[in-house]
Amino acid sequence: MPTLTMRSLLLPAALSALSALVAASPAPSPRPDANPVAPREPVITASPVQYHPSRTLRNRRDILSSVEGYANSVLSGLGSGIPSYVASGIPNYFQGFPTGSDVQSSLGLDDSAVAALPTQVLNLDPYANFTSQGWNVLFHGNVYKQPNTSTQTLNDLANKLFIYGTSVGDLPPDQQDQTRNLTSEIFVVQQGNVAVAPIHLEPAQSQGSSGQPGGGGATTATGGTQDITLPGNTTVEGDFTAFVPINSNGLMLGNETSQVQRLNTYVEGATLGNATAYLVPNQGLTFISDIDDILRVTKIYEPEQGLLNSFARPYTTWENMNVIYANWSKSLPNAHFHYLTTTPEQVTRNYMQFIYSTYPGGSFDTRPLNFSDITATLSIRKFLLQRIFETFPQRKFVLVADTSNSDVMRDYPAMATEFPGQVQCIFLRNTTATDPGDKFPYDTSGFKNLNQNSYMFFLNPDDLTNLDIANGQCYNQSIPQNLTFGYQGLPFGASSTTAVNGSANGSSSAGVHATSAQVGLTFAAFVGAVFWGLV
Ligand SMILES: *[C@@H]1O[C@H](CO)[C@@H](O)[C@H](O)[C@H]1NC(C)=O
Ligand SMILES: *[C@@H]1O[C@H](CO)[C@@H](O)[C@H](O)[C@H]1NC(C)=O
Ligand SMILES: *[C@@H]1O[C@H](CO)[C@@H](O)[C@H](O)[C@H]1NC(C)=O
Ligand SMILES: *[C@@H]1O[C@H](CO)[C@@H](O)[C@H](O)[C@H]1NC(C)=O
Ligand SMILES: *[C@@H]1O[C@H](CO)[C@@H](O)[C@H](O)[C@H]1NC(C)=O
Ligand SMILES: *[C@@H]1O[C@H](CO)[C@@H](O)[C@H](O)[C@H]1NC(C)=O
Ligand SMILES: *[C@@H]1O[C@H](CO)[C@@H](O)[C@H](O)[C@H]1NC(C)=O
Ligand SMILES: *[C@@H]1O[C@H](CO)[C@@H](O)[C@H](O)[C@H]1NC(C)=O
Ligand SMILES: *[C@@H]1O[C@H](CO)[C@@H](O)[C@H](O)[C@H]1NC(C)=O
Ligand SMILES: *[C@@H]1O[C@H](CO)[C@@H](O)[C@H](O)[C@H]1NC(C)=O
Ligand SMILES: *[C@@H]1O[C@H](CO)[C@@H](O)[C@H](O)[C@H]1NC(C)=O
Ligand SMILES: CC(=O)N[C@H]1CO[C@H](CO)[C@@H](O)[C@@H]1O
Repeated sequence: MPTLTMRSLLLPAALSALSALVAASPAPSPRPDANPVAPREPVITASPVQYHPSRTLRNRRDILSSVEGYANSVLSGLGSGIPSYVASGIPNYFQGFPTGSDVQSSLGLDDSAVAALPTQVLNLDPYANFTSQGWNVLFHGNVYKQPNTSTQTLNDLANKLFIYGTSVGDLPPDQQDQTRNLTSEIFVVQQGNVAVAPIHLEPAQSQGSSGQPGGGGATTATGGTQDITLPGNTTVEGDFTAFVPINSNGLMLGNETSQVQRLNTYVEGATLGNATAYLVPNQGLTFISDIDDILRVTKIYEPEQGLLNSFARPYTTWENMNVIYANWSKSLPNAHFHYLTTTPEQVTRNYMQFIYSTYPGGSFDTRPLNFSDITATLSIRKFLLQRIFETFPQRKFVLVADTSNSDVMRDYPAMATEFPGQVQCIFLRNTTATDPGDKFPYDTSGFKNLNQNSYMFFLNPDDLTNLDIANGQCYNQSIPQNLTFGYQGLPFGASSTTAVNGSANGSSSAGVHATSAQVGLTFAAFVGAVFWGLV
């Protein structure tokens, strides 16, 4: 298995090619100590796509074209192979980010320089369920420090790591700015094994013209003011995740209201640590929505476009999808919105900023840092879906995404089987239909036993208008469905052996899955290797 070899090659060294890179840049910023006191150990999370700073980074242009070439050969050679980044729903350029000590040593910061930086907290907007002990809030996020990295260094890092076929200097000024912002979000020093500062809770203002629309909050919560201390310290990667019971202090009870109540959560001392907690009643409807290529234009299946759309260009709504969501949030005022993307935690702020200025307010899940090896990357969506379904056993869910992620294609219909009665609708944008640039196959076999009324493959947001979701009318009769219950969208119009009108038996279908998983792993190891210049 090449993965193991690759991993053992990658793990031993994690010193500082980036400090070499920084040192070689024309105008290095003044730094407190050009010779870091001691090189740090690499992060524990073993990953075939491990950040590997002791190697010279190649120009990303070459890297991406070799990745594309490999993807094409996998696709044409094997028919059913799926590149790992499509499988995981994470663009390949969003894999293998450096963490903690790698960043510290690459920027040449010693411990005292890091200690002097203010502590920041990424506080992902939480949801809460109601139990016999009261409201139970899932606090989750990351504690880190943001080095003061010079514009020149950020340009250098962005040029080497992210920009495809161009350099930062060639982008319009606002895109340069965004590229540097995103790069600086990735080059942060995560704080492992520290306590999270106390979190203050108070009622969020009722939604006004300036508030986040939707997702509850038509009225100001009736209570809930208090300070919370999270149990335990951050993980080695600086993450925290804990369900914490809070005092009701005048809040409505989750078994006696159908309204979502919103609380501001404010991490003491952290300028960026504000978020909204959504206290979600026991019963009702929750929309769980992916973001890339369904709420915003990403084009993860076209690496050059995907890269620019993620790092440089302003995030853009996909067609009029925001109008559809605005209608849902208005016409179903007690609905809860939850944004579940497998994009890595480091870039979450940009996603949240975009969502909260374009779509209804709601809670958020992204990929925690401990989910970075390949099997974990492929299982994160299921983990997050299971957690929210188990947290709200009496609620019903509407699942929204697009066909370009094979984890979605596998996990969404599986939820309908594993949590009977809880999946109200599955809406999947057929990405290939409107975007011929999407050449990646998708597997519709999971839908074989589902009722057509409960799901729809659609082409444009307007296809979702006038559906009676609350009563389970999720299929628009005017949108033809063409499911073969096997792989579709294969190159040259081929379909996989199981794709004969759902006639495949279980065992041959399992055979196809095994093949694609193997191809996915091999491919991912390859991506990791070329990314960091090993091949
Ligand atoms: C709601 O839950 C609380 C706490 O468990 C309980 O005291 C109350 O009776 C419940 N209300 C209803 C309507 O079941
Ligand atoms: C960051 O560094 C720049 C120069 O590189 C300096 O002008 C600025 O004051 C620094 N900011 C902080 C918060 O240290
Ligand atoms: C970059 O970050 C700064 C500071 O947070 C912010 O003021 C600016 O609007 C951001 N620019 C872009 C294009 O995101
Ligand atoms: C938790 O972190 C604090 C610093 O924030 C430290 O003083 C304490 O010893 C840590 N606790 C454990 C059990 O490591
Ligand atoms: C965060 O919330 C606190 C308390 O409501 C408020 O004082 C502060 O201005 C907020 N910070 C930001 C950046 O919104
Ligand atoms: C990551 O951490 C969470 C708790 O924060 C844990 O439940 C999960 O199993 C961990 N995942 C992996 C792949 O280690
Ligand atoms: C609330 O969420 C927790 C964590 O997922 C779960 O264990 C518990 O069963 C849920 N409680 C209720 C009453 O649904
Ligand atoms: C998706 O669209 C393509 C192109 O129009 C079409 O060939 C395919 O059958 C559609 N898939 C489904 C599941 O309807
Ligand atoms: C179905 O889709 C068409 C075309 O997008 C749209 O005009 C119509 O409103 C949708 N809804 C229903 C229930 O037909
Ligand atoms: C808005 O959403 C509601 C609830 O799903 C639905 O009944 C109504 O037809 C929708 N209106 C439009 C224009 O889509
Ligand atoms: C239906 O799907 C099959 C398999 O993906 C494809 O070959 C065929 O062109 C599709 N038909 C239409 C009308 O899109
Ligand atoms: C269930 C299903 O997808 N049936 C399709 C089988 O193939 C014929 C011809 O391609 C379609 O007309 C059916 O809709």
